[in-house]
Amino acid sequence: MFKDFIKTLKNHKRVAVFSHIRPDGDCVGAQVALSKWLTDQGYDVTAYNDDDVSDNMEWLTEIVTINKPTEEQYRQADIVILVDGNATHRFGEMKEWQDTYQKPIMIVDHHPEPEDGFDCLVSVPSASSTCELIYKLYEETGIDKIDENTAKALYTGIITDTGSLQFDSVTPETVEIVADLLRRGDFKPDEVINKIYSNKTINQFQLLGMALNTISLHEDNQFAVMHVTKEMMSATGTTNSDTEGFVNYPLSIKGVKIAIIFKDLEEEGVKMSLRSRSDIDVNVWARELGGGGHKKAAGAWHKGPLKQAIADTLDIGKKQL
Ligand SMILES: [Mn+2]
Repeated sequence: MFKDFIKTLKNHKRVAVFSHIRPDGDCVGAQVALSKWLTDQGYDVTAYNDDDVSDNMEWLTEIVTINKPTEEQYRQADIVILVDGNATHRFGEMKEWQDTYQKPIMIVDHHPEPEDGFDCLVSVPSASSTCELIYKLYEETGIDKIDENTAKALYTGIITDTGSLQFDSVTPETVEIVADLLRRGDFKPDEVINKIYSNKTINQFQLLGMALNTISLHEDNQFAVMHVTKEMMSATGTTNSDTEGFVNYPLSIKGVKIAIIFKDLEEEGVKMSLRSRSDIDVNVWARELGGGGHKKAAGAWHKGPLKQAIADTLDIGKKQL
């Protein structure tokens, strides 16, 4: 799986590893584990992200520092690796720098239909997570190099990208990998889970309460829609990122096939996250709105206002039933 990747890396020294903007557990976990692997192999590695890593994942940045990139740093890199994203625009400012400097560039990712122009792609849409792919890199090149920190980083990505091993992207092999990580890292699940999940604020629950009150069902209860507004966020002292996981509540209503949360960010537009627990492909749905993602989880933006965003989105969905 990584033969071309390793070949493409050869003869380069300074490697820039990017995780996608608004970083999640999978991209940060993969970035940390990949950066450690590259360091072990003797490369001169720097990890980058335009955005801050959220508080619950800050411990991962103690393993490998994640820096905000500058154009000068980009210019000095010999080769660039993007993790957990299939298009350069998902990685912030580097897109423009890449247009200028045309660095050799590779991706390791599990999102379908990557854009053109990469020198090497490790693109496996059936993989549960990018961390599962990075595990395979270790497996192909020396599994014993997985130490406690690497195991915890990879574990974080697999757990967060699979809803704690609940999604249908999870295979017996995914679970075997998780078991192997627990063994190699010699840690208990709750050591990581507590850091990642048990860090909610009362404000988030107040926002969740408001959001739950907005749930409505459509198309014979097959679609569930939930929303939050900027007003709700300011009333509870929360931000957009505090809505993480909210969409799973309407998704768990009996009979619901698709759940969508709309976040009305006023002048920025309406951000939506779509989740499926059926054959309906929300990646196709989101693409019609100019977004994308996976079959079971995707996102898109609508210029608003909120009512129009909901109406337009439901119209697209009806065609997919
Ligand atoms: Mn991912």
